[in-house]
Amino acid sequence: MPTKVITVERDVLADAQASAEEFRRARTAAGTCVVNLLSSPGSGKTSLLAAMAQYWSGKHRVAVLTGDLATDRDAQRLAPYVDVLQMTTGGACHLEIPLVAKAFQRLPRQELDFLFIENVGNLVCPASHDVGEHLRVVLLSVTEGDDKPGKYPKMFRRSQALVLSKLDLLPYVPFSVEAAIEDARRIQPALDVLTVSALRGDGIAAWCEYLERQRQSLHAGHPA
Ligand SMILES: Nc1nc2c(ncn2[C@@H]2O[C@H](COP(=O)(O)OP(=O)(O)OP(=O)(O)O)[C@@H](O)[C@H]2O)c(=O)[nH]1
Ligand SMILES: [Mg+2]
Repeated sequence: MPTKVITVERDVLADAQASAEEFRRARTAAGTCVVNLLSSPGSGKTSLLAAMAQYWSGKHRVAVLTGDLATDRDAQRLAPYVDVLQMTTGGACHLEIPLVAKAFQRLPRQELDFLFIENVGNLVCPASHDVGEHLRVVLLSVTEGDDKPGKYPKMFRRSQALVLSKLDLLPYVPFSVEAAIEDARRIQPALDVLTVSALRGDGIAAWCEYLERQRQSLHAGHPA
């Protein structure tokens, strides 16, 4: 079989990293805290965003970019509460910075306190892609099992915060909050941990305060 030699003239990953850093720098200068939300499909990312937006109720300038393989269902759910744009990846299992940067430019306003990026539901691929965020948050719902951090270590290693979600279901499922936290902190000892039930509103105030502290520390030029 004939061999074909392909010469790679540009480091595509280095280009993507540079674009992500440029995006982050620009948002830092504008006072916008960019939060990348990641999890398995259905862990409660959109529900958390909706609960948070209702809790803040106009207190902060917030926009959301939601990523999905198909449909704009998440954007439709969030539209009553925040500026939101759906990014449809057409089958790709994660978001990348070119799509995010392009969607950001299409938002009705770019002067924001918080920009949330809801990544494609997937506990694997999105971990490898910097989309220009300041804060990477992984959600784990109690119905997924407390053994998941160790099974998907990259996602937890590369996140600054872990949100344990759907806490209202805890009485019905075999899930140990302590075991999940211990497993996750074995991988990433510095992980901040929050617990929420978007359905009931439990933990939403603490989640919002956590985000406000993160944004303040951005202004101060050092992590919280
Ligand atoms: N019991 C309970 N159900 C919840 C909670 N949060 C979300 N759900 C339900 O879980 C399902 C998935 O929630 P979504 O918010 O769509 O999850 P998601 O992570 O955005 O899903 P994808 O975007 O598809 O990855 C929905 O049926 C929600 O109503 C919660 O705190 N408690
Ligand atoms: Mg969603």
